Amino acid sequence: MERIYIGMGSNLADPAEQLRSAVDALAQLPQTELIGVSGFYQSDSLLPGQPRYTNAVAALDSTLPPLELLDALQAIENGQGRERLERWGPRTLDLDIVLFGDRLIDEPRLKVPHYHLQERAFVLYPLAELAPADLRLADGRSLSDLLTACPFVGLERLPQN
Ligand code: ROI
Repeated sequence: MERIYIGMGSNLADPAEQLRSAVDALAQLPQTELIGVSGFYQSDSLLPGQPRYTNAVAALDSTLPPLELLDALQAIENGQGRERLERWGPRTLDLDIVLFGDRLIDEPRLKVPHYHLQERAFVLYPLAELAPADLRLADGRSLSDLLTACPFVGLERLPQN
């Protein structure tokens, strides 16, 4: 059993509702228990010309192997109408494995910890709601150091999920 953190994002078709549906789908995954969900946060897209995103993080305990979990997450994305028209394009649902226990994973389909974690306040701050304060990533970085280096700028925490 490993503690896994999933980054969730949406900027199409009622983003908050997309995230709520994704949480329900995560709770149904085999060999998996949903441990918690952060608050929902809105922010501008990192790429101009897209609608604002709603992002959150979910914590899971699972015995699924990483690539099986990745397949399951992609099935959830596709089930919620994700169309892969352009890389970095607007999407109904994006599910990323941010952390997987204390594993370092470097495979063509999956890099963990997620490559852009340190520069994405919309992942770090929701993650910090769920993770232990002294969390260290498999590569030795501490979550609190990443938070210090990534200010809470442009994030708006919604009053409820
Ligand atoms: N911007 C925000 N705020 N949230 C996202 O989840 C997100 N995802 C992306 C890009 C287009 C990089 N910008 C984002 O893929």
